[in-house]
Amino acid sequence: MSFETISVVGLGYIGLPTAAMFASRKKRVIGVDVNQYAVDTINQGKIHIVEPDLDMIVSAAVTEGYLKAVTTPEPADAFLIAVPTPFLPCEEDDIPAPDLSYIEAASKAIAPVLKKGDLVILESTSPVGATEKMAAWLAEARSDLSFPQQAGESADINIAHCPERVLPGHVVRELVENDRVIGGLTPKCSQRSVELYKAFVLGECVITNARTAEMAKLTENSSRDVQIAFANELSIICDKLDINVWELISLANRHPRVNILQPGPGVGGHCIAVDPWFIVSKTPEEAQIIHTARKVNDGKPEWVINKVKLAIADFLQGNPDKTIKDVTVACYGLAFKPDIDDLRESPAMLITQKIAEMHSGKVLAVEPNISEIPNRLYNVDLAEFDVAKRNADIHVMLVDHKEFKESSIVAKTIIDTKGIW
Ligand code: SAJ
Repeated sequence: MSFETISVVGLGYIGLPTAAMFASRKKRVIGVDVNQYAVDTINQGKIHIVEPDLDMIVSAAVTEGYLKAVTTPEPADAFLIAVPTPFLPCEEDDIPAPDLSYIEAASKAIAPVLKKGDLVILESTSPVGATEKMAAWLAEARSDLSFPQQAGESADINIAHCPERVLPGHVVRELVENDRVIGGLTPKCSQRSVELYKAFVLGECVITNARTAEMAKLTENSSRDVQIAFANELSIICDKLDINVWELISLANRHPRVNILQPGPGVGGHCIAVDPWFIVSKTPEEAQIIHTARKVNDGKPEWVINKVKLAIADFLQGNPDKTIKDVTVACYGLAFKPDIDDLRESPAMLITQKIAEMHSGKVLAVEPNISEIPNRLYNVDLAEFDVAKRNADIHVMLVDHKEFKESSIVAKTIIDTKGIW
């Protein structure tokens, strides 16, 4: 059975570009989101998120009638669920647990419109076992239909997990070019999913089972987290031993089989700092390195803040005529990584906020990618680079935006977490 109508549930950073890609291949796409503002914006041919090139594709898809957004699911031949999977606040063991409530709500929302022959794909990054859970929620809601966990290959509904793996800022290109890992609950579920994605995916669609597909995505991001933790730990060790960590890493990376990543102020974003917890919470005894890496990366902002405290104390000792109120601290960069405007889960934001809370003098933030200081930084002034460079006593480099890499600062006190000055 071919896929004439495709429904994408969750029109965020992954769902909307995915919906737009299917629509650009002249499939009829129904996007579903609980956010009325997002739905209205998309139906006007506009987008509510920042992602290069996406606006053009959505605008064309809506104008040509291939994409529409709704708040209540409608019948379709395939459903892709791309809703958030955040984690719940820590319990006693301080290991955050995944929150599957959005997947559960999406499953219950599409269940009434499912029909024999439909395919349901979970795209959200999920802990191992989530696709089976989704299948159970769907089966519970629709006892008149059969599902793979009951009927295997002869089930009325096919179910698979196919994690998204695209890099924010490059979503449109990576959705088409990246290989996809496809894990069906049965081989037929996988085959049908490959058929669906082939509508726009040029990368290879590699088939596995659902649990392995879930773990593959978590493994990719945990691998990066562990590698960044190694770099961050090295930076702390080198600071103690008076060694330039960036020189050290570039020397070590001349070895043909060594490729150390870069240290920084910590790990931000919605993926790398979150996904490893899905492994740790499932297997806390076994996931030793993954857990430690999370702690090392989460501890880095505090280490930077302590460096700033020491620098302020040093500065006051060298300038006995000044009081702490006279000391201006400038933080360079607020985004979670270079050359984007995304401030969510950003260690640079956290560090700037904590500095502003503890420091009674002026705190400046330089962030070329935003025009307004976020509410959380109500006591911080958004400053131009040249103003901060001229007026601050302590300079804290937090994000290696291209504007910062192109210039330099000559000052006595620079805390450079990215090694660019
Ligand atoms: N970072 C470092 N040092 C480095 C590289 C990164 O400190 O050497 C920091 C960044 O500054 C940032 C964080 O790590 O704070 C994460 O940035 P990132 O560019 O590594 O990744 P994301 O979160 O933008 O996207 C990741 C990607 N995963 C991998 O590269 C394995 C992307 O492919 C995934 O689709 C995405 O997570 C996701 O949605 O899971």
